[in-house]
Amino acid sequence: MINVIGLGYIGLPTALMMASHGVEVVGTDYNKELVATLNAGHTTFKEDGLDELFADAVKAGIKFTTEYQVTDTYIVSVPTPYDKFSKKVDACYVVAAVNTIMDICPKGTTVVVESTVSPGTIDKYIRPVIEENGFVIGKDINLVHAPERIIPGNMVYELLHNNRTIGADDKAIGEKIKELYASFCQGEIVVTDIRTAEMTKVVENTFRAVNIAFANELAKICRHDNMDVYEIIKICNMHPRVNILQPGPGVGGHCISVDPWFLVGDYPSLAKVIDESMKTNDGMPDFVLNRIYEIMKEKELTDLSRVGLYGLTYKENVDDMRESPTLQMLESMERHLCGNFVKVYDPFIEKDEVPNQMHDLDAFLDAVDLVVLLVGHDEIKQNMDKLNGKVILDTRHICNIDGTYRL
Ligand code: SAJ
Repeated sequence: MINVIGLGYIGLPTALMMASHGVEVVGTDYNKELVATLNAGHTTFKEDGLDELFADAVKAGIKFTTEYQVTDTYIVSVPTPYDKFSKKVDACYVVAAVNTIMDICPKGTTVVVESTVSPGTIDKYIRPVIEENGFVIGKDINLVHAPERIIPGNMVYELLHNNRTIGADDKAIGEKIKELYASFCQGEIVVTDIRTAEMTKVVENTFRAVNIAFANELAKICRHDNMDVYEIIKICNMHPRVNILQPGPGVGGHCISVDPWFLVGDYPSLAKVIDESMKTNDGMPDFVLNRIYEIMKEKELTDLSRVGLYGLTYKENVDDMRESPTLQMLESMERHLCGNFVKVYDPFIEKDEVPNQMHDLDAFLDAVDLVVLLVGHDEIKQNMDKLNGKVILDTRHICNIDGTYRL
């Protein structure tokens, strides 16, 4: 039996996927409410295909509980936040989970860490926990790192099809865990050592962060001299060896906006490009705010309460607000004592999360003169004609109404 620890955005789909492919799975989370929701037959977030996968897994016998199970294989999928000041990974949740596992597991157990950690975290924080519990790593307990790669918005598909990395001290154990993931994963699974697996995960997200930062910097250069950044990127990307991502209002989510900081935190004198890239991305919400003020001035709009921010989530068609550029903008506005005025709307966020949040697209549009498109949800793409007559600032390049302002 596999005990998956942590039933969040990664742990839950992974547990469901294994269960629906014939593996006996128990999912454990310390959040009682979350476990109760799952046991009542509901998923805890929206994702294409997740409800169907959930139904299959329940039919196959998956169990959800707040208790750790006594078994010989654990998959740890708990959050790894970063310390905002030191920029280093905060491994406290992984350490706590492994500690609890050590209290109950038999000798011969394999602990698979799925959570993203910076290179060296397992050596520095996880091995000591196991040793302090009196176990010998490699003899009593086997350690594996199997970082995930699935993208929110297309998780179920990517879980099935992406290639994966398994890092293990012992090749044979690595191969055994590879077999477990191969129960559902149709991609290639590479077995390597733990440090390499840790590094590849962080490097993949850092590559994307740096590429987005490059696009954001281009957007600023093009704004300065009135060039069309989207046309320029489109043409550049027709070169066979150029692939620039898209500029935007900032980088949110819990991966691309977080993981690269681990490298800056651990290698401050070496990770220069990464550091600058992260600062560039983090500066985008303020860049958008300045655009709003410029446009208001140009259009002689003076009433901030008639400015509407469309989109609260960190990207399109997900219900996840973590580190979202809109939240960063609202925070910045609050510091300037004007955060409570603008109207905000997002079809994916049903609960009131910020001041002046509205829950109906038409009412929201009626209440504002300037609409700032911060997230390209399908909803707004399908209702673009409703923006006719509004002043529009489009930070996602989704609107082609004449006169639309861009980044
Ligand atoms: N963004 C841009 N411009 C772009 C692409 C994205 O501004 O051209 C912004 C998005 O709007 C969003 C942020 O970047 O705010 C991050 O979104 P994303 O879609 O790029 O990535 P995530 O954070 O949802 O998922 C990433 C993925 N990593 C890579 O593609 C290398 C995913 O595969 C990982 O599994 C995930 O991080 C993770 O969990 O680490």
